[in-house]
Order: sequence, then structure tokens, then C-alpha cells
Amino acid sequence: MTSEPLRVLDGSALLPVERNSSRVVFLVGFQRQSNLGIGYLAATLRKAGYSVEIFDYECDREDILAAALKSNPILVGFSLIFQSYVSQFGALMRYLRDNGITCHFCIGGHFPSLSYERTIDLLPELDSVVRFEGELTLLDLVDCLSAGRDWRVIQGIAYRESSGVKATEMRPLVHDLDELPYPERRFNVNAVLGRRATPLLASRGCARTCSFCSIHMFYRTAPGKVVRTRKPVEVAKEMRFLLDEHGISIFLFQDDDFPLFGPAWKRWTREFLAELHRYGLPGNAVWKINCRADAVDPELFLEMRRAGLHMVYMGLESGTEEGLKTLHKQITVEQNLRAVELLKRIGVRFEFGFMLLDPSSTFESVRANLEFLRAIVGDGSAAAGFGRMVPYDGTPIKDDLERTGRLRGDVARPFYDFLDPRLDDFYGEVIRMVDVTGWTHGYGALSPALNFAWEEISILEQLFPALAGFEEYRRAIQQVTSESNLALIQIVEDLSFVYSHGRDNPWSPGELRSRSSAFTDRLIATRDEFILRHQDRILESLESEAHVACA
Ligand code: B12
Ligand code: SF4
Repeated sequence: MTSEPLRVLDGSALLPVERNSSRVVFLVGFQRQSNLGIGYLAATLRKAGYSVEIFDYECDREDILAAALKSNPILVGFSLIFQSYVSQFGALMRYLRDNGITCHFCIGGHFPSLSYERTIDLLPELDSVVRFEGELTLLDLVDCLSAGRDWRVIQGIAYRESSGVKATEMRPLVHDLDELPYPERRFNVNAVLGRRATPLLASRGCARTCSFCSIHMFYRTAPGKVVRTRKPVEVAKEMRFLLDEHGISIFLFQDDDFPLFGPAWKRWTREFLAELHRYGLPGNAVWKINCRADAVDPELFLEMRRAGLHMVYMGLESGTEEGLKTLHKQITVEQNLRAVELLKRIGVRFEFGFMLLDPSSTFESVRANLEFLRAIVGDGSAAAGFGRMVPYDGTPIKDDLERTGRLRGDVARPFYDFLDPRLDDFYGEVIRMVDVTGWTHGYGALSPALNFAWEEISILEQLFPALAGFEEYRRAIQQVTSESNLALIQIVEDLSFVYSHGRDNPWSPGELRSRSSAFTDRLIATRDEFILRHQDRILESLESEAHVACA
């Protein structure tokens, strides 16, 4: 037993707490591209003296069971960040219970936080839901379990009792993010051309209120300030530490909306850029952000590019005013187009989220969206991609669809009736044609592969010495991206006329498969030829840095 201050993160280090850290804590979550949520939870527990084992949700469930039987954890915490995985998590819990794991099971993430009653109903093996930001609550929970105290009284949880589901008082959001320890990270994954990448956060929360988004609902429902920024110097310090200690030179900011909008956040960003220069990061590291199109400012983004910004992900979401209104984006099509143009002009790569269909869709809006895609990526500056709006739990649009009787599907696969029922068949066919043929979705598909080639290009440009023929290579990738995008847009447009005007379908899956594999083959051949041609220089550059780091 140790006796330590109970509160480490909310600025009120008051009561000592009895803590028995002899038993390990297990955390299970989706680990592809790392998992910052689990990373922060593990770091907080470790700082308090607990040992933590992290499991990839995608690993063999037998491995989790064997480890649990061997180490007898005090608690298994499941991180459900994608609502669509709820039944798979349920199956894993059942499997562990059926095989003799009796310890406390808890779960956290957006869906469990916002829909805790539904979560408890769906997952009978659970003991508790940890709601909203989990660092302090999980620590409290583990402290109570390990010391044999009553855990049902702590803030920020929900659990089953005979009369129904009980939620305790909500725990306020973490006030000062810099009081959190650096998240645990897995360093053996995600590298681009030998350069290692990791996610990180400069802020949490989003001030906007898009109708389809569970993020702002997650941060707005819990008490406390919705958007919290870290100190710019602390972010730069963490990056320098990761570069020096772990050779990380690609930083993926997962902030919901990087602090850029309005005078105060512009000041924040300029201060951050100054710290990056002070810590010698530009030239040695690159970084990617997520932001809204209305935050793209030519002057500021040029400064950001000089400080290593290499990619911007924007949720553009719709190419029609009606769609943007339905999604409550509070932005115009013109602003979206302008942001893309500015990024192209200053040479910052972009990717984007886009919903071809939303609850207000008509065939005309679908075709206007395709025209928008042609305007932004017809030139091949990024791969075309799109989806359909998914009504996640806790979002205003899901509630509206439910109220108007249009909500369909189940918790893992929610969808809705379109105003024009022919759109259902149309979208079904689009998915059948372009997904099955390996064009848009999935990790081996053509559009993600094109974006990966673009990612390499921007890393080569900023973190490697100039390579002969680089400009020709970039043009070749742009050409294949442009042809693939235009073909894809044309296919979807043709399909829209099949369903709206009864035209004949000019496409067969076989033909699409052969077209998408021809693009893929061309992409791979072009990319491999260039990289192989410069392999020695690329390796030399990586090795010379490794020597500098060792010295
Ligand atoms: C990075 C990211 C990804 C990464 C990887 C995620 C990973 N391995 O962690 C990638 C790119 C792979 C990804 C993919 C997708 N993503 Co994503 N992603 C994110 C993003 C931007 C950041 C996640 C993050 O790091 N957050 C920061 C950490 C600190 O917060 P956190 O994860 O919420 O964790 C805290 C709490 O939730 C809680 N908690 C979480 N887990 C647990 C567990 C326990 C035991 C406890 C006690 C507490 C707890 O405590 C944590 C610390 O405070 C989020 C947005 C967001 N704000 O979360 C979307 C988000 C999670 N993604 C989303 C979606 C929809 C997707 C995709 C389906 C997109 C697509 N169309 O392809 C895919 C799905 C992939 C798949 N295989 O099915 C949605 C999920 C919506 C929902 N309600 O289900 C989100 C919320 C974005 C959104 N706009 O709504 N994504
Ligand atoms: S701007 Fe992005 S993170 Fe913020 S509410 Fe809208 S979709 Fe969600």
C-alpha cells in the first residue's frame, strides 16, 4: 500500500489516498495508428504507480485471455472509440467472462459516454461505464477497487443497479491539459520512408456545433471549459522529446479543430510556431493538423508551412449550401473552395472528409457534390473520397431523424431513409461498385494508396535531401490521381442517372475492377521505380541522422 495525493490533475492535491498497486490494469482498444486515449489513461495510471498492459483490440482474443489468466488484472478497461464496434467489444467481453475472467470490466469513449444506458443494456458483462475524459475517473476507480473501497460513489461513472442504470455526478473536464503526463505510445508502428510518426494533441474539444458530430457533444455534455489548449511551449517540448528520445519526426495532431480560428487562437498558433523554431524543429520534423476550411488564412499558413506543416485535413463534408446547412457546418461552399485553393497555392497538401449523401440529399445535390469534387481534386492534388453521413448516438441529427421516423438500422450500423427512396438503391449500388472493386475504402484500396503516395511526397520534400527527378515524379503521381478521380466521379455520376432517369448502367463490376487495378498497378510501378532509384540516398540520409542521434 502507498499513500499518495488523491488528485493529480485538477489542481486540488488534497487528500492522501490508500493505493494498492500490486495488481496490473489491462486496457484494450483499437491500436491502428496508435491510440491516444489509451495512451493518456495508461500514463496516468503508471504515474500513480500501477502497472498497465495494453492490448490491441485486433490481436488474437486468446492472447488477451491467456494474459488475464496469468496476471489476474484488477480491471479490464475497453476503449470503444467507434460506435460501430460495439457488438465486437460485446463478443470479446463475453468470451473473457465465459473463460473465467471475473474482474471489473469498464468501458469508455464517445458512444459509451453519451449513451451510457444503451451501452449498459447492450453489454451485460460490463460493471461500469467511465463517462467523458477518463484519466481521473479511471484512476479513482482503480484506487477504489484495489483498496476495497466502494467504487459506486465516484464521479463520472454509470453502472447497473436493481432499479435501473445509475449515473453518478459528472466529472469536470481536465482543466489544465499540461498537468497530464505524456501519453504512452507504441513506437514500433507507422513509419513513412523510415521516418517514424506519432499522434499528439495540442488541444481538446471543439467550439463548433455540427449536427452530425459526436465530438462537440462529448465535450459539451461534461461540465468544464469545452476547448482547452495546452501551452505552446509544452507542445513543442513534447515534440522535441519525441524526436530526441524516439526518433519521431512526423507529428499527427489529432486535435478536433487545431487552435487557429479568431485572434486569440491565431496568437496561440504564432506562439507555437515561435516555440517550434526555438526548439529547432522546422527542417527536422513535419506536422499535420485537422481544421475547418474557414480557418485557412494565407499568411498564417505560409508561416506554418515554413515551420513544418505538411498536411491539412479538413472536414469539407458537402459541396452544396443545403447540405452544409443540414450538417450545421456554419460555413459556405465558397469558403470550402477558397480554403482548398489557398492550400494549393501555398503548396500544403490536403485531405478532406466528404459526405456525398446526407439526410437532405436529392439526385441534384449528389451531382452538385460530384461537381464540387471535380473542382477541388479533378487536378489530382488529393485522392477523391466520400461517404454517407452516419447518424451517431448523441448527435442532434440522429435525434431529428428518430423524431421524424426516418432512423433505421441498429446501433452498430445506423442509417436513415432518404427523402427520395431511389437514393437508397443508388448508394447501395455505388458502394457495391466502387468498394467491392477496391477503389475508395479499405486499407488496400486505390484512393487511400494514392493519398499514401502523396504523403510520401510531402515527407520527401520536407525531410530528405533533394532527389533528382522529384518534380517529374510528383507530376506523374498527380496525373494518375487526376485520372483516377475523374473516372471515379464519372462512374458515380453515371450511376446517379441510372437511378434518377432510368438510364442503362454503363458499368460492370468486372470493368471497374480492371480499371481500378490498372490505376493501382500504374501507381505502384511509378512509386516503386522512383523510390528504388533513390533508395541509397534515402537510406544514407536516415543512417546519417541515426549516427547524429547516437553521438
Ligand atoms: C485518430 C482518430 C482515428 C484514427 C485512429 C484512432 C485510434 N487508434 O485511436 C483512424 C485514422 C484510424 C480513425 C479511423 C476512423 N475514425 Co476516427 N478518429 C480519430 C480522432 C480524430 C482522434 C481520437 C483521439 O486520439 N482522441 C483523443 C483522446 C485523448 O480522446 P478519446 O479517444 O476520446 O479518449 C478519452 C475518452 O474518450 C476516454 N476513453 C476512451 N477510451 C476509454 C477506455 C477506458 C477504459 C476509459 C476508462 C476511458 C476511455 O478517456 C480518454 C482520455 O480522456 C477521433 C475524434 C476524437 N476527438 O476522438 C475520431 C473518431 C473517433 N473517429 C471516428 C470515425 C467515424 C472514424 C472512421 C469510421 C472514419 C471513416 N469514415 O473511415 C474510421 C474507423 C476505422 C475503423 N477501423 O473502423 C468518429 C467516431 C464516431 C463514433 N461516435 O463512433 C470520431 C469520434 C470522429 C468524429 N467526427 O465523430 N480515427
Ligand atoms: S468542426 Fe469538426 S470537430 Fe467541430 S463540431 Fe464540426 S465536425 Fe465536429
